[in-house]
Amino acid sequence: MVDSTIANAGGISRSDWTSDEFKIISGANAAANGLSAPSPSPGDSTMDEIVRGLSGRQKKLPSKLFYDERGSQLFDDICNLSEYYVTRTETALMESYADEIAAELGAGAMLIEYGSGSSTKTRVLLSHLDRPAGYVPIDISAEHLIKTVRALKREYPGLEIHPLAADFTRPFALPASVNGSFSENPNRVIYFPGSTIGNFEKHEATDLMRGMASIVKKGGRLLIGVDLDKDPEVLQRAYDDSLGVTAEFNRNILVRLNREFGCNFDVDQFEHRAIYDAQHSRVEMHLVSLVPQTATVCGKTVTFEIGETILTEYSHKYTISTFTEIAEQAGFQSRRVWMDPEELFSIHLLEVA
Ligand code: AVJ
Repeated sequence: MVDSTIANAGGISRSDWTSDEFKIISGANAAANGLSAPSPSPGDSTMDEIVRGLSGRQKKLPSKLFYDERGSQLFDDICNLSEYYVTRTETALMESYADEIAAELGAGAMLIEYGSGSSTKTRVLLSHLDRPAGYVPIDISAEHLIKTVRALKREYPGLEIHPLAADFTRPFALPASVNGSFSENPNRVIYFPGSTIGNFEKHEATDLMRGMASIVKKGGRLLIGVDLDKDPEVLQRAYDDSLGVTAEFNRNILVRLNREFGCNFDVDQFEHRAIYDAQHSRVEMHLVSLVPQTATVCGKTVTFEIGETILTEYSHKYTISTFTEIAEQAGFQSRRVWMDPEELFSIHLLEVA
């Protein structure tokens, strides 16, 4: 297909297209692949999400908007900050237990990754898996996906890679080339590292995992990274670093809205704030309006009082048992859990019951 765009994908819409070396497939044509078709219902585009989010009492924006090309780069920079323990700890866990994890996943496994980014942790997995049958990296930033896949192709010349540029919070179709072989594979695995699950409210996280269960089906598995609840001061530092990289990452969402969605936010008049909400075990990131001001958003005027905030991200922190609980509600059973000695982070292997 040359002319199909992702239904409902708003700012990330693009046609299926090829580069010299490989094909990036968009999330369109779900029906053609026999998966749940995205119904392009009005009032459900990313544009509508933005307008709706900024119309409520607590203004908010979806966290997925962080990940344009610049945002994906800034996120990689965050991952290298000493204060951001998340990525470092998860990568070390993957390295420590790579043999065990690979043995659990089995020979000839087929891997679908949600939010593959730079695929750093995946490389650890790919290097230890016994002849993996294929890898389907899914990412919302096509630009970032292309760069990553180009590097992976060089590093793993024998690996079949089927990249998919899609928003995994919406119905998407697997590339037709893998759909059949995935459902026939006995070692079907979704890999969802990074504690991205923490960006969703509990009910959304459960729904998302229920969707994953329906993709891998009975006996299929989910390998998922989940950040653990901890000292609020450690969390505070991780989400409000001294170099201001997280602040820039947060404000970049407004830069992007101005560029891609015809908004006119005065970016310098918004300040980054991260707060830990102990009651909900989550970090919240906000953009605080420094002055009374207005912004035009998709032709509508949005008013900000001084000190009013836009909520841009939740990052929920779990315990092993609070996470296992939502996994079970989504139809999974816990098979294994790996944790670092300081109990900062956990990796769960779940199986559809
Ligand atoms: C790894 C994408 C889940 O919640 O920690 C990092 C994103 N936000 N710093 C997280 C993020 C602020 C992040 N995810």
